[in-house]
Amino acid sequence: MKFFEKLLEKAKNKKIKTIVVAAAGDEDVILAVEKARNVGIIKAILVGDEKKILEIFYKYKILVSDYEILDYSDVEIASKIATTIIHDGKGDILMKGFVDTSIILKAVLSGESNLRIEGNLLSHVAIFDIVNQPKIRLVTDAAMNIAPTLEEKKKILENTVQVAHLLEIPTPKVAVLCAKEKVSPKMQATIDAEKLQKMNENKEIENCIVVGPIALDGAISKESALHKNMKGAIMGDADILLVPNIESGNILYKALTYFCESENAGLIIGAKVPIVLTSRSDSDETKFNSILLSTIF
Ligand code: COD
Repeated sequence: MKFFEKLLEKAKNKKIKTIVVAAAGDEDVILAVEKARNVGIIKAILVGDEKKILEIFYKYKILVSDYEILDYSDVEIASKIATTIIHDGKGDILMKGFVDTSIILKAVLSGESNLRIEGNLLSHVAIFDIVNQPKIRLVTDAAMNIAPTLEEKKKILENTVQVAHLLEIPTPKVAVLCAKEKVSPKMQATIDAEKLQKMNENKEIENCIVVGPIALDGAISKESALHKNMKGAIMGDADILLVPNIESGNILYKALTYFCESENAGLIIGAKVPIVLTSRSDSDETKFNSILLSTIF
């Protein structure tokens, strides 16, 4: 059984959750939400341009009575309203609709109805199930933290390890990705990677195995690791790929999406609730997979 099929079975065994969609007037978003509602894992509150939402409902013969719709056509206001609904305890999952990532994240981070938890860093995790790869790979952070410091990388790593545990990977192997395996004083990413590995060895980062600096080939390909005479715990078998910054993460995410045959999901974690956050160009299938993932919390 494929990873996301198994995740669906898992989601079906949980209680039905309420998802609140910010800027819901988009076909792929509504189709993903309707599919999740049809398989019995969520009910939904749609915040967005009601006219657009109803046009999509009409086109796909979706019943209005199955939904609560709140008419806010301005995407910033819709993001604020959706966040407030969650803050007030009337929803379990927030979902980004057709709105710029930074707009919804600003709503999540700011104002009285922010969804932050004191001391936590919010970060993005993407899960890829790639054809011909022996296991799923978790990519982090491809969408939220722009140029994380060492301390932020530690928190991103720990957030992602928690997701791996929820996915029943008890001791995930974390590859701290860089351009090479040796520390170079000219490459900050390699210095941070070595420090993260040391923190893991000193038990400041626990319940996982951290290796860095390491390049992508040795992290995901055993042949490459052997060819490069690499030693250590990963040897192509990484579960988590921690990227040095948002650009490398975004390029890896898009490369996996467009160059490979893969299925994926994306979430912001570390907030009061999971936040379904995919690219606006991602398919309804990716958005549905992301809803599935959000229900396991
Ligand atoms: N976790 C917790 N708190 C945070 C985080 C975080 N990841 N980031 C910022 N904060 C807190 C800060 O400590 C501060 O108290 C407050 O939020 C505001 O911080 P700023 O001024 O840095 O926040 P913003 O609103 O200017 O920027 C936050 C964004 C998440 C919007 C910004 O980092 C961003 O634009 N990220 C990239 C989003 C994006 O465009 N992705 C594209 C790929 S899909």
